Amino acid sequence: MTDVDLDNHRAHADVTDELVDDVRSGLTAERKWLPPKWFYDAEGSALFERITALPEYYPTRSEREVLAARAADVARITGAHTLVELGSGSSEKTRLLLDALTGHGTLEEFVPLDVSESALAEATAAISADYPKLEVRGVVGDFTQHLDRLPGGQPRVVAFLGGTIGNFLPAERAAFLRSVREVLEEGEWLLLGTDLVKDVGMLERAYDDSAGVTAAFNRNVLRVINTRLGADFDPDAFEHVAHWDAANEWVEMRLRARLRQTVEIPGAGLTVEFAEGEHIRTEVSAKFRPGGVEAELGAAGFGLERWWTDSQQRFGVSLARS
Ligand code: AVJ
Repeated sequence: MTDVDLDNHRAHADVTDELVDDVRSGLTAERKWLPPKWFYDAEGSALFERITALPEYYPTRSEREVLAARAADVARITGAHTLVELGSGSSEKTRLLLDALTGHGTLEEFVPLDVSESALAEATAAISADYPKLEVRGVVGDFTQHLDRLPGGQPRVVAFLGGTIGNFLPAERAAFLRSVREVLEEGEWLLLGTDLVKDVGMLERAYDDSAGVTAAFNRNVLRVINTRLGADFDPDAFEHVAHWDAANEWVEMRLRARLRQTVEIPGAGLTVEFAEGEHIRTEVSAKFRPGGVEAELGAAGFGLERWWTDSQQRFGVSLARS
């Protein structure tokens, strides 16, 4: 593997403190919840990669179709010098953008940012090897905290793909879009992927696949808490649930206690009781309508320059200007 130089904003001790805070607030709440970013240790990032290849999980393929068709437009319209990718993971689809932008002749830097050091190290090494003229500067960071430290010459395109923006609650989403707008200068760009509202069956199957990979991904958060905080969760004592919330227009992932149980979490100084059937909300994945995306971008100070979807209108990609 090529040697990689990552800029790490997530020291182990700080990350553990953050997990302690999240576990304390989430698991002592009246309705228990955990933030989805804790899925993504090395194991969880690998499970997510497997999800993207599942027959039921259409978003990755639909977004790839859009990027394949429109990457050249992104290059021509933006003339980007730097591509920043938030929540980059494996950066697999990003290669479509890198090909178009390097082909166009303007791109010099690629700045992938992810909470998962393992996923980022792999992606950074592979991309550096395949794009030898590109300056690749991986940042281990949390896109809700480390946006101010983004390097890169202007103009920049910030790509936030995969529909990850759907994992925020609506108020967090508005604050996040504002914070992206604030780090950009006028005339820089946001490329945003949003999964779209569609048939409920198709949505629920995408989050509850027949091979059980999404269930393993969901339970992985309990293993992360066991490892980091010395907890004694039995992941098999929790059932994976994917539920379409029609009022909020999001898929909600939950872990439902199969039986009454008590869990010790020494690293957080907590004992947590679960009633039979009680659940932890582990993720929301909001689905969007075209007009809604445009309105939210506008409220954050972006102008929608282009709106693209795949041929089956499952997934939308917005190119927005600061
Ligand atoms: C990578 C966050 C966009 O919400 O669809 C996949 C994560 N969760 N299956 C999504 C996920 C369950 C995914 N994102």
